[in-house]
Amino acid sequence: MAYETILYEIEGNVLTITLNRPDKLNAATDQLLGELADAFKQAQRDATVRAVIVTGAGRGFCAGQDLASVQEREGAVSYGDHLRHTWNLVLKRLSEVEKPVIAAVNGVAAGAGMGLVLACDLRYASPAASFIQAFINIGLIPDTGSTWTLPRLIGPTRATEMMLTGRKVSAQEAYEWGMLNKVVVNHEDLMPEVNALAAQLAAMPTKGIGLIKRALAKTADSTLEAALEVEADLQELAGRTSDHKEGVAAFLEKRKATFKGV
Ligand code: LHQ
Repeated sequence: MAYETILYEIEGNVLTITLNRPDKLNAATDQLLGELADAFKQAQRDATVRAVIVTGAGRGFCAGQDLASVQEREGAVSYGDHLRHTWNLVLKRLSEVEKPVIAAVNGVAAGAGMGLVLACDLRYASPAASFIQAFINIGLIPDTGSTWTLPRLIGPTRATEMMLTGRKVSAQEAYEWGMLNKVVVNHEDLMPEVNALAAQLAAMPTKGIGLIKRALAKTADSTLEAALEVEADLQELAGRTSDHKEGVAAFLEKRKATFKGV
């Protein structure tokens, strides 16, 4: 699939996906969402990809759904069907990437654009980034899994306030609330820091990272008893990887391990 509204760039073992409608703060059209869903599918399929960065071109990360494209449609629009066929597919494909996915939040992330940030495994932000649960400002409810992810990340008190007021939250506030892993000091530091982190993660046991993600997803709402069973099942798989054998051998031989991601 040739992409027109996103950039798909691989360097070493790191894939960078850049939302690329900078004039509209990377607001997402159907085309962009189709391309993004396809990009996450490719990211999972391509064994050379061992870490993924998601960022935005220009001064925004993503302003959510492109409201002009929704408005332009002829006849009644079923928002439920729209979500099922576009954003929900993106979120599903993203959740199926068993490799680290890092959001590099370069600017405003609003509405479903913020939902996309929340769905990533790690979240780094520029001091120029901001976060808006913009849905209620146009009479809608949070989607893209935000009702599930946001209270888990920042707690129900803050999540409910963001959702009901639609107020803009700064990167620093979001960091203090636990929504972000880091706010870099200067805007220009964002991509170098995220690239370094992605390269570090891409050299780690990729299968193990994928299994950690699977374990966290499976145990998010489980009992301790069920979590213990999930861990036993997945440790079985981790224990059979070449990277596990290499890690143990390197430890015993007192040398640095070379992980191949398998
Ligand atoms: C935009 C957008 C945008 C189009 C900026 N669309 N052009 C699910 C189900 C079905 C339908 C609806 O949606 C959803 C999920 C959702 O995501 S709902 C939430 C949708 N997003 C929003 O409501 C956010 C709307 N945008 C804003 O509130 C502001 O643009 C923010 C606060 C993000 C940024 O403000 P500023 O920094 O002042 O920038 P700006 O407003 O001047 O925007 C720059 C340009 O981007 C401008 O275009 P123009 O041609 O006039 O220069 C905006 O129209 C365009 N843009 N967001 N979502």
